Amino acid sequence: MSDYMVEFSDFRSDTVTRPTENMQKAMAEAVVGDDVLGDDPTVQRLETMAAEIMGKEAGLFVPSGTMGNSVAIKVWTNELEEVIVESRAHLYNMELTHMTFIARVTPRPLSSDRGAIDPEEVERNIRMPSVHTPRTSLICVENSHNNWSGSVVPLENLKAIREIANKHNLKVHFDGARIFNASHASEIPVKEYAKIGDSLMFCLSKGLSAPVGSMLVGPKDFIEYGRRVRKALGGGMRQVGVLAAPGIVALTEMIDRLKEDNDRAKRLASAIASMPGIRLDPAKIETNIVIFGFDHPKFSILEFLAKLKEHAVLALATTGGIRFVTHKDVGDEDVDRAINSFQKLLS
Ligand code: TLP
Repeated sequence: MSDYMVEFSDFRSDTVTRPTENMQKAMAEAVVGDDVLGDDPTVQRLETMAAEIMGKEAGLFVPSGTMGNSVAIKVWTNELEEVIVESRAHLYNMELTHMTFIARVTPRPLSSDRGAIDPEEVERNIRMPSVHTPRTSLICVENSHNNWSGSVVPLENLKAIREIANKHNLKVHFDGARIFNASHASEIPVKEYAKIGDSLMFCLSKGLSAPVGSMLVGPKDFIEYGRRVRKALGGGMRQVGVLAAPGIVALTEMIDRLKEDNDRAKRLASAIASMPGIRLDPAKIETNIVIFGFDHPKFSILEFLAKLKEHAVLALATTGGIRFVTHKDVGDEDVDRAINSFQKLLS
């Protein structure tokens, strides 16, 4: 371990998780082949496994969640079309406009209650056929919802949106980057959530701790075309079983422990919520992301983050405040260190 790893309590993201020993062993021992030519048995195992876990026909290993979302949107849409998204959605705000850059479609962002868009609002925003307007072809949903502080979007809301999609013959893509965190919090199996989407993307490289990669799952023909889009985006990888192998470990060994991350986030939120300058309702923290407003007479957000860093605590500024994310590599002692630093700095 480097000094960097030992010193800091790193709450910037669950993307910072390092591979477990079993993952490293799996990487070293992976049986590989040229995956672009369809020869990598480890990738194939991972893709089958991901599809089975989500109850879908097929899976595709992609280098990142961003690529998973951009492939899905490209496959489900055509030019001159529009996509309904929640206004704080990751794929609309934090993936560099791939909707317009790659799929060449326009987003139609709708406001929501902590990630849950009113289904009637969705229906009202589906375009009437007209020569003047783009055709609505896709609805995107996200759960847990990153920019709503890891909120769990209620299944009933998602089901209502699915029904509207069916009624209007639209596809639904599900950004499930942290779907397992949501599933633990709600005690709803991931397969139930996955039924909402024609396709679903989830990440191996966040709380599940694999070093790289995400999975896109959906119908067989969607994945076949998606494989071509992935290649066009430069995401065809060769002996990539070395990266799929830790993904398999992630899916077999790392799902259950995400509960701990959700619990630690709640503990952190409860401890800091009433401190001076912090705007946070701890009852709203459901999974592993804590976003709070910060308005303190002594520090700006960036000054406070710099001070925290002096206390060996790392976090990120985000729209609307400061974000802490719990994960495998921050334990109870890191949460204690963060709480103590807040106490020292803010009181
Ligand atoms: N989120 C990252 C950063 O982009 C902010 C993070 O640290 O939380 N969907 C959701 C809901 C995500 O939170 C992310 C990553 C992605 C998609 C994209 O995944 P990657 O980073 O693998 O492209």
